[in-house]
Amino acid sequence: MSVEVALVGVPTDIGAGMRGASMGPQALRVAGLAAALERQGCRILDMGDLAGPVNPWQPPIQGYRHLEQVVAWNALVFEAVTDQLQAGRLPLVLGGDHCLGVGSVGAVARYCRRQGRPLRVFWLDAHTDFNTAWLTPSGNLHGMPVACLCGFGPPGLVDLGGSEPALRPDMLRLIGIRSVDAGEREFVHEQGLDVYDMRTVDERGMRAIMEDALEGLPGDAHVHVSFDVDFLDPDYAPGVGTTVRGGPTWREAQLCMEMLADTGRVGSVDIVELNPALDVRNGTAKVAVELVESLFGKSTLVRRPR
Ligand code: Z70
Ligand code: MN
Ligand code: MN
Ligand code: MN
Repeated sequence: MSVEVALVGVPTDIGAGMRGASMGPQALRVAGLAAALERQGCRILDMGDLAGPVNPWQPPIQGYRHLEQVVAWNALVFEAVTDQLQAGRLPLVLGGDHCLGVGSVGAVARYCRRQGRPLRVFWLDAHTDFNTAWLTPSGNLHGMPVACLCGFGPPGLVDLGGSEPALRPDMLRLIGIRSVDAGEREFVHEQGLDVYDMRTVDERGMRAIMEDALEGLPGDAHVHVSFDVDFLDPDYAPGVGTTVRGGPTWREAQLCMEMLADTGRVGSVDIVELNPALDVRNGTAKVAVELVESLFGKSTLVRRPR
Protein backbone atom coordinates (compact mmCIF):
# COMPACT_ATOMS: atom_id res chain seq x y z
CA MET A 1 0.00 0.00 0.00
CA SER A 2 1.47 3.34 -0.97
CA VAL A 3 0.42 6.73 0.31
CA GLU A 4 -0.91 9.13 -2.26
CA VAL A 5 0.28 12.64 -1.42
CA ALA A 6 -1.47 15.68 -2.90
CA LEU A 7 0.67 18.81 -3.08
CA VAL A 8 -1.49 21.90 -2.64
CA GLY A 9 0.37 25.16 -3.29
CA VAL A 10 -0.84 28.19 -1.35
CA PRO A 11 1.23 31.10 -2.65
CA THR A 12 0.33 33.81 -0.18
CA ASP A 13 2.02 36.24 2.16
CA ILE A 14 -1.08 38.21 3.20
CA GLY A 15 -0.82 37.05 6.82
CA ALA A 16 2.83 37.97 7.25
CA GLY A 17 4.67 41.17 8.14
CA MET A 18 7.08 40.75 5.27
CA ARG A 19 6.61 39.92 1.60
CA GLY A 20 8.00 36.78 -0.05
CA ALA A 21 6.46 33.67 1.53
CA SER A 22 4.18 33.60 -1.52
CA MET A 23 7.16 32.20 -3.43
CA GLY A 24 7.43 29.25 -1.03
CA PRO A 25 5.52 26.61 -3.01
CA GLN A 26 7.72 26.95 -6.09
CA ALA A 27 10.92 27.00 -4.03
CA LEU A 28 9.89 23.72 -2.36
CA ARG A 29 9.15 22.13 -5.73
CA VAL A 30 12.49 23.36 -7.12
CA ALA A 31 14.27 21.94 -4.06
CA GLY A 32 13.06 18.47 -5.06
CA LEU A 33 10.12 17.85 -2.76
CA ALA A 34 8.29 15.44 -5.07
CA ALA A 35 11.40 13.34 -5.77
CA ALA A 36 12.17 13.13 -2.05
CA LEU A 37 8.69 11.80 -1.27
CA GLU A 38 8.83 9.39 -4.20
CA ARG A 39 12.05 7.97 -2.71
CA GLN A 40 9.97 7.18 0.37
CA GLY A 41 7.45 5.28 -1.71
CA CYS A 42 4.77 7.97 -1.94
CA ARG A 43 2.78 8.62 -5.07
CA ILE A 44 2.68 12.36 -5.77
CA LEU A 45 -0.14 14.32 -7.26
CA ASP A 46 0.76 17.98 -7.68
CA MET A 47 -2.50 19.95 -7.68
CA GLY A 48 -0.67 23.17 -8.58
CA ASP A 49 -1.31 26.41 -6.73
CA LEU A 50 -4.55 27.85 -5.42
CA ALA A 51 -5.34 31.33 -6.73
CA GLY A 52 -6.55 33.86 -4.16
CA PRO A 53 -6.54 37.62 -3.76
CA VAL A 54 -3.30 39.56 -4.20
CA ASN A 55 -1.56 41.16 -1.24
CA PRO A 56 -2.84 44.76 -1.00
CA TRP A 57 -0.08 45.60 1.55
CA GLN A 58 -2.21 47.71 3.88
CA PRO A 59 -1.88 48.53 7.59
CA PRO A 60 -4.04 46.65 10.12
CA ILE A 61 -7.66 47.66 10.67
CA GLN A 62 -9.07 46.98 14.16
CA GLY A 63 -6.28 44.55 14.98
CA TYR A 64 -6.19 42.64 11.69
CA ARG A 65 -4.15 43.20 8.57
CA HIS A 66 -5.76 41.96 5.33
CA LEU A 67 -8.56 40.13 7.12
CA GLU A 68 -10.79 40.00 4.04
CA GLN A 69 -8.01 38.45 1.94
CA VAL A 70 -7.00 36.02 4.70
CA VAL A 71 -10.62 34.82 4.93
CA ALA A 72 -10.80 34.35 1.14
CA TRP A 73 -7.54 32.36 0.99
CA ASN A 74 -8.52 30.18 3.92
CA ALA A 75 -11.88 29.34 2.38
CA LEU A 76 -9.97 28.06 -0.67
CA VAL A 77 -7.51 26.10 1.50
CA PHE A 78 -10.34 24.59 3.55
CA GLU A 79 -12.08 23.36 0.40
CA ALA A 80 -8.91 22.03 -1.27
CA VAL A 81 -7.77 20.11 1.83
CA THR A 82 -11.25 18.69 2.37
CA ASP A 83 -11.33 17.50 -1.26
CA GLN A 84 -8.00 15.70 -0.90
CA LEU A 85 -8.94 14.03 2.40
CA GLN A 86 -12.21 12.84 0.90
CA ALA A 87 -10.29 11.44 -2.09
CA GLY A 88 -8.21 9.37 0.35
CA ARG A 89 -5.05 11.37 -0.24
CA LEU A 90 -2.64 12.92 2.22
CA PRO A 91 -2.75 16.70 1.74
CA LEU A 92 0.68 18.35 1.86
CA VAL A 93 0.03 22.08 1.89
CA LEU A 94 2.89 24.21 0.56
CA GLY A 95 2.82 27.72 2.00
CA GLY A 96 2.65 30.49 2.02
CA ASP A 97 2.45 32.12 5.40
CA HIS A 98 1.06 30.36 8.49
CA CYS A 99 -2.36 32.04 8.36
CA LEU A 100 -3.28 29.17 6.01
CA GLY A 101 -3.20 26.84 9.03
CA VAL A 102 -6.72 27.98 9.87
CA GLY A 103 -8.10 26.49 6.66
CA SER A 104 -5.80 23.51 6.55
CA VAL A 105 -6.12 22.31 10.14
CA GLY A 106 -9.77 23.41 10.16
CA ALA A 107 -10.52 21.07 7.25
CA VAL A 108 -8.61 18.21 8.88
CA ALA A 109 -10.46 18.75 12.17
CA ARG A 110 -13.88 18.65 10.57
CA TYR A 111 -12.93 15.57 8.54
CA CYS A 112 -11.74 13.74 11.66
CA ARG A 113 -14.81 14.82 13.65
CA ARG A 114 -17.09 13.40 10.96
CA GLN A 115 -15.06 10.18 10.77
CA GLY A 116 -15.02 9.84 14.55
CA ARG A 117 -11.22 9.79 14.50
CA PRO A 118 -9.14 11.40 17.23
CA LEU A 119 -6.86 14.18 16.00
CA ARG A 120 -3.55 15.40 17.35
CA VAL A 121 -1.90 18.49 15.85
CA PHE A 122 1.85 19.06 16.14
CA TRP A 123 2.63 22.76 15.70
CA LEU A 124 6.37 23.02 15.04
CA ASP A 125 7.21 26.71 15.35
CA ALA A 126 9.34 29.35 17.07
CA HIS A 127 6.02 31.08 17.87
CA THR A 128 2.79 29.98 19.54
CA ASP A 129 0.66 31.83 16.93
CA PHE A 130 -1.91 32.41 19.68
CA ASN A 131 -2.54 36.13 19.31
CA THR A 132 -5.91 37.81 19.01
CA ALA A 133 -6.94 41.24 17.69
CA TRP A 134 -6.66 42.67 21.20
CA LEU A 135 -3.33 40.99 22.05
CA THR A 136 -1.40 41.27 18.79
CA PRO A 137 1.50 43.71 18.55
CA SER A 138 1.46 43.55 14.73
CA GLY A 139 -2.02 42.75 13.41
CA ASN A 140 -0.44 40.01 11.28
CA LEU A 141 -2.79 37.05 11.02
CA HIS A 142 0.04 34.50 10.73
CA GLY A 143 0.49 35.17 14.46
CA MET A 144 -3.10 34.07 15.18
CA PRO A 145 -4.01 30.72 13.55
CA VAL A 146 -3.80 28.61 16.73
CA ALA A 147 -6.12 31.05 18.51
CA CYS A 148 -8.55 31.01 15.56
CA LEU A 149 -8.59 27.20 15.52
CA CYS A 150 -9.42 27.21 19.24
CA GLY A 151 -12.35 29.57 18.63
CA PHE A 152 -10.74 32.95 19.35
CA GLY A 153 -10.74 35.16 16.29
CA PRO A 154 -12.87 36.92 13.72
CA PRO A 155 -15.98 35.55 12.00
CA GLY A 156 -14.97 34.03 8.69
CA LEU A 157 -12.01 32.30 10.32
CA VAL A 158 -13.34 30.80 13.58
CA ASP A 159 -16.46 29.46 11.85
CA LEU A 160 -14.87 28.12 8.63
CA GLY A 161 -15.75 24.53 9.52
CA GLY A 162 -18.96 25.15 11.47
CA SER A 163 -20.07 26.83 14.66
CA GLU A 164 -17.88 24.86 17.10
CA PRO A 165 -14.14 25.59 17.42
CA ALA A 166 -12.01 23.33 15.19
CA LEU A 167 -9.73 22.30 18.06
CA ARG A 168 -9.77 21.88 21.82
CA PRO A 169 -6.43 22.93 23.36
CA ASP A 170 -5.75 19.33 24.43
CA MET A 171 -5.49 18.28 20.76
CA LEU A 172 -2.44 20.51 20.26
CA ARG A 173 1.27 20.07 20.96
CA LEU A 174 3.46 23.13 20.30
CA ILE A 175 7.15 22.32 19.83
CA GLY A 176 10.23 24.55 19.57
CA ILE A 177 8.61 27.68 21.01
CA ARG A 178 10.88 30.62 21.90
CA SER A 179 9.10 33.82 20.89
CA VAL A 180 5.79 34.64 22.55
CA ASP A 181 4.33 38.13 23.07
CA ALA A 182 3.50 39.21 26.63
CA GLY A 183 -0.30 39.13 26.37
CA GLU A 184 -0.15 36.03 24.18
CA ARG A 185 1.80 34.20 26.91
CA GLU A 186 -0.91 34.88 29.49
CA PHE A 187 -3.54 33.64 27.07
CA VAL A 188 -1.52 30.47 26.35
CA HIS A 189 -1.47 29.78 30.10
CA GLU A 190 -5.15 30.60 30.53
CA GLN A 191 -6.14 28.18 27.76
CA GLY A 192 -3.77 25.46 28.99
CA LEU A 193 -1.88 24.86 25.74
CA ASP A 194 0.72 22.06 25.82
CA VAL A 195 3.90 24.01 25.00
CA TYR A 196 7.32 22.40 24.61
CA ASP A 197 9.45 25.54 24.60
CA MET A 198 13.17 25.61 23.81
CA ARG A 199 14.10 25.80 27.50
CA THR A 200 12.35 22.44 27.93
CA VAL A 201 13.97 21.02 24.79
CA ASP A 202 17.37 22.12 26.18
CA GLU A 203 16.74 20.67 29.62
CA ARG A 204 15.10 17.38 28.67
CA GLY A 205 16.18 16.80 25.08
CA MET A 206 14.14 16.37 21.90
CA ARG A 207 13.61 12.65 22.45
CA ALA A 208 12.04 13.05 25.89
CA ILE A 209 9.80 15.94 24.94
CA MET A 210 8.57 14.14 21.82
CA GLU A 211 7.86 11.00 23.83
CA ASP A 212 5.84 13.19 26.16
CA ALA A 213 4.03 14.96 23.31
CA LEU A 214 3.17 11.61 21.67
CA GLU A 215 2.05 9.99 24.91
CA GLY A 216 -1.35 8.35 24.76
CA LEU A 217 -1.73 8.78 21.00
CA PRO A 218 -4.65 6.52 20.08
CA GLY A 219 -3.94 3.80 17.52
CA ASP A 220 -6.57 5.22 15.17
CA ALA A 221 -5.47 8.84 15.56
CA HIS A 222 -4.88 11.23 12.69
CA VAL A 223 -1.67 13.23 13.16
CA HIS A 224 -1.42 16.63 11.52
CA VAL A 225 1.99 18.31 11.34
CA SER A 226 2.03 22.07 10.82
CA PHE A 227 5.70 22.80 10.15
CA ASP A 228 6.64 26.48 10.31
CA VAL A 229 10.17 26.59 8.91
CA ASP A 230 11.14 29.19 11.55
CA PHE A 231 10.95 26.25 14.01
CA LEU A 232 14.55 25.56 12.94
CA ASP A 233 17.53 27.46 14.20
CA PRO A 234 18.37 30.25 11.71
CA ASP A 235 21.88 28.77 11.33
CA TYR A 236 20.16 26.03 9.29
CA ALA A 237 17.16 27.95 7.99
CA PRO A 238 17.80 31.63 7.32
CA GLY A 239 15.11 31.84 4.63
CA VAL A 240 12.13 32.77 6.82
CA GLY A 241 10.49 36.11 7.59
CA THR A 242 11.02 35.94 11.33
CA THR A 243 14.24 34.26 12.40
CA VAL A 244 14.55 33.56 16.12
CA ARG A 245 17.86 32.34 17.48
CA GLY A 246 18.11 29.28 19.67
CA GLY A 247 15.99 26.82 17.73
CA PRO A 248 16.44 23.10 17.15
CA THR A 249 19.54 22.04 15.24
CA TRP A 250 19.27 20.14 12.00
CA ARG A 251 19.69 16.85 13.85
CA GLU A 252 17.23 17.72 16.64
CA ALA A 253 14.64 18.63 14.02
CA GLN A 254 15.34 15.39 12.16
CA LEU A 255 14.73 13.39 15.34
CA CYS A 256 11.44 15.21 15.85
CA MET A 257 10.35 14.31 12.31
CA GLU A 258 11.57 10.71 12.62
CA MET A 259 9.59 10.21 15.82
CA LEU A 260 6.47 11.60 14.14
CA ALA A 261 7.07 9.26 11.18
CA ASP A 262 7.44 6.30 13.56
CA THR A 263 3.83 6.77 14.70
CA GLY A 264 2.66 5.77 11.23
CA ARG A 265 -0.26 8.14 11.82
CA VAL A 266 0.74 11.28 9.87
CA GLY A 267 -2.28 12.11 7.72
CA SER A 268 -1.77 15.75 6.69
CA VAL A 269 1.05 18.28 6.68
CA ASP A 270 1.68 22.01 6.19
CA ILE A 271 5.08 23.51 5.30
CA VAL A 272 4.87 27.25 5.85
CA GLU A 273 6.77 30.52 6.17
CA LEU A 274 9.60 29.62 3.83
CA ASN A 275 10.65 32.97 2.29
CA PRO A 276 12.79 32.51 -0.83
CA ALA A 277 13.46 36.28 -0.99
CA LEU A 278 15.51 35.89 2.20
CA ASP A 279 17.05 32.52 1.42
CA VAL A 280 20.54 31.71 0.17
CA ARG A 281 20.67 29.55 -2.95
CA ASN A 282 17.38 27.87 -1.94
CA GLY A 283 19.22 26.23 0.98
CA THR A 284 16.38 26.63 3.48
CA ALA A 285 13.97 25.00 1.04
CA LYS A 286 16.40 22.09 0.70
CA VAL A 287 16.60 21.70 4.47
CA ALA A 288 12.79 21.76 4.68
CA VAL A 289 12.65 19.03 2.02
CA GLU A 290 15.18 16.91 3.93
CA LEU A 291 13.06 17.20 7.06
CA VAL A 292 9.86 16.35 5.25
CA GLU A 293 11.56 13.32 3.73
CA SER A 294 12.20 12.11 7.29
CA LEU A 295 8.61 12.86 8.22
CA PHE A 296 7.60 10.49 5.43
CA GLY A 297 9.88 7.72 6.57
CA LYS A 298 13.50 8.35 5.65
CA SER A 299 15.57 6.89 8.45
CA THR A 300 19.22 7.12 9.39
CA LEU A 301 18.88 4.04 11.58
CA VAL A 302 21.44 1.34 10.91
CA ARG A 303 20.66 -0.73 13.98
CA ARG A 304 17.37 -2.59 13.77
CA PRO A 305 14.35 -0.37 14.55
CA ARG A 306 12.94 -0.99 18.02
C1 Z70 B 1 4.31 37.79 16.56
C2 Z70 B 1 3.07 38.45 16.02
C3 Z70 B 1 4.94 35.19 13.80
C4 Z70 B 1 5.54 33.71 12.37
C5 Z70 B 1 6.03 35.63 13.15
C6 Z70 B 1 5.05 37.02 15.48
C7 Z70 B 1 4.22 35.91 14.87
N1 Z70 B 1 3.98 36.92 17.68
N2 Z70 B 1 4.64 33.99 13.30
N3 Z70 B 1 6.39 34.69 12.28
N4 Z70 B 1 5.58 32.60 11.68
O1 Z70 B 1 3.21 39.40 15.25
O2 Z70 B 1 1.97 38.01 16.32
MN1 MN C 1 3.81 29.94 12.67
MN1 MN D 1 6.79 31.05 13.40
MN1 MN E 1 2.87 15.82 29.56
